[in-house]
Amino acid sequence: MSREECKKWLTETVDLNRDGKISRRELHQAIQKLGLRFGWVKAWYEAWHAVKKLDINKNGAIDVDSEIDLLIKYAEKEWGIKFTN
Ligand SMILES: [Ca+2]
Repeated sequence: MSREECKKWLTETVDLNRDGKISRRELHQAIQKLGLRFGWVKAWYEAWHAVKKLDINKNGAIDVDSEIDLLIKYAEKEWGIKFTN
């Protein structure tokens, strides 16, 4: 998966209710789908931590483009996701 594909996946698939925001709950489910070997609790913690750290405008979700870009960088650095470009 490339970064662009990841971004598309995050905005079109992970955002389940299509409100333009990735909530902690949605990110939690996404983490489990990424195939990371996190248990439920670890995935929940990671989702919580990521939103806490990356939610720059403090609305409780990853929403604006810049936050999504940060999330992609975070996934790469913290979760070891490998992108193809
Ligand atoms: Ca936000």
